[in-house]
Amino acid sequence: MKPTAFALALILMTACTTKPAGLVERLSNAAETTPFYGHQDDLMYGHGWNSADGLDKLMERSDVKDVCGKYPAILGLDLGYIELGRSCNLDGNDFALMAEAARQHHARGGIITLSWHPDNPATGGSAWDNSDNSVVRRILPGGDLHDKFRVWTDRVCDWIESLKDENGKQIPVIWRPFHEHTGGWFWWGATCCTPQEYNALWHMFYNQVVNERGLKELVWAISPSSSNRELFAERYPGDEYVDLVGVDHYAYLAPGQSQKEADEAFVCSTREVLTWLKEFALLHGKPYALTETGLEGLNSAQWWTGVLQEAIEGSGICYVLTWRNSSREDQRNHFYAPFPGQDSAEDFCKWVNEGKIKMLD
Ligand code: BMA
Repeated sequence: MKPTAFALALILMTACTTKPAGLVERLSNAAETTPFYGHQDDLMYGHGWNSADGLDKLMERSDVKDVCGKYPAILGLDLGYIELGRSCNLDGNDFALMAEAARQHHARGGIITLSWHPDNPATGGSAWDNSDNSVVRRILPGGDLHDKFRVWTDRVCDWIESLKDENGKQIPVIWRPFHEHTGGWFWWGATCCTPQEYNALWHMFYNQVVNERGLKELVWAISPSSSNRELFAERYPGDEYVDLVGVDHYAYLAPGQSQKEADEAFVCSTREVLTWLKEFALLHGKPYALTETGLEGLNSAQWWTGVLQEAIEGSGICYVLTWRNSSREDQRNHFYAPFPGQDSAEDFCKWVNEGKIKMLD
């Protein structure tokens, strides 16, 4: 019998490295059956509530669970500001609570994915400070920011290393650093460094995390923004440094467009993006995912069964993750998953109940 690309990928991964084979296998199985659903910061806060306010310290609340009775299978968390030695991340999450959320989610059988929006080490600006195009070069060996970035990387590693299960075993995670790098908005993006510099940054970082710090329970995920497949092919660190490929692709309502037109455009563009991602993934023997997506404000009542499902149907992705539901009063429309009473809540339940997407059982 001819082995599938995923089975081959799995054999290769387990043969050459100490990759978390169990997690890779779960992802590959999902790709062949039903993709997992993920939600960023799901247990940390939601529309109008925050676990840091005290009542939710057990990390039991979730907008998604409040809507459909089930937790997302994948919990996304972001390590931005860990590099600065701060106690809270860039969205105000306490790092100790984040670690608790990750442990609880893992104990419930869930999967964790981590991203990182580090500040710009050259300017002191945010991850979105793309004003300096020497920053990646200066982080690389020999550069004046190299030592500083090594300290930042160690802080990342310390936090990841603290994720242990009740038996003291390291919790495996999907690790997605330096994301959306084919876009121009982050300091590691395409307008700030050459492909060689980007790939060298990844190699250097990988080497410190895996070989020096010994963190082996990581599924290394790379996820360009949707814009350009050619850019992605050249900004790809190589198969031995990557375990999963993804793409970050969002729905937008362009000025003058109706929601219906925007929905149709999203279905079309997502199919197109996932087609090239699949080709790339199969060529490189990697599982693939829609690593970030969503419609901000969910102003489309059938968005889950009518739009997102249409967009990903038959694509072979192993998971789809929608972005966060801000708890802040001044970000009332910044949400990408439903909460009770939200217009698309009923459709979300339908999506789940029809078995189109895999939640935590
Ligand atoms: C962005 C927005 C920001 C947030 C950042 C990192 O897409 O949600 O408000 O700070 O992600 O989580």
